Amino acid sequence: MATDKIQRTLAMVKPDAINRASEIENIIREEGFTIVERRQLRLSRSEAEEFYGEHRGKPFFLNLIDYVTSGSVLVMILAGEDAISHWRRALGPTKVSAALNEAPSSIRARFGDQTDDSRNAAHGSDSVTSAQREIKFFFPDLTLEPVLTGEGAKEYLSYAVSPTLVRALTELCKVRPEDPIVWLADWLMVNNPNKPAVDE
Ligand code: FUP
Repeated sequence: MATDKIQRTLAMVKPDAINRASEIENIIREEGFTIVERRQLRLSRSEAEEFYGEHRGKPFFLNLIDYVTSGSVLVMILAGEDAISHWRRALGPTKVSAALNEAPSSIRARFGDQTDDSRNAAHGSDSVTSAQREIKFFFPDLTLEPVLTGEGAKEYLSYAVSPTLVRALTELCKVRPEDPIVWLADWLMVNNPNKPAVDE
């Protein structure tokens, strides 16, 4: 069933799972998300405190800040249908022990620290408002257009995508390249209508 709820969410691979980031990225792709942007960085204490501001004062706060500043993190903007709840489901419960019991194939069960409930390997925004705030936090200069759905998406495809694709596929049928996917990718790079014209 087609739904119209394409969302973006923020995913973070935390320091103790960073050496397994490529495995987590593979899961992300297998789950059908698009990785819109990615950035690896090390959070300062004040950045971590701001990011987790809602937990300030809670008993686990200092421990959490120590954890997320202990090494690099990988942050990604994921897009997809119901991306926020989909990514939370893929993560599993917050505590590693709960993840192991309730969702043993989840990311937190597989990549979290089995000896420390708090070291749960990865993060995901929990609402549309948090997703917007967290994406802005890590990608402040990124201008994201609103996600188009329904008629708006159809209209966009018909004026911005289809004309170029029709040209590309017509050409592809004439040329009949050995590897059509690679050929198409190269053709689109060369014939990208959004590429600024450069006089050389
Ligand atoms: P989640 O939304 O699943 O990331 O969970 P929270 O926002 O409630 O918590 C943020 C992080 O704080 C968790 F990833 C781990 C840590 N935490 C604890 O260490 N103990 C707790 O009881 C709750 C959270």
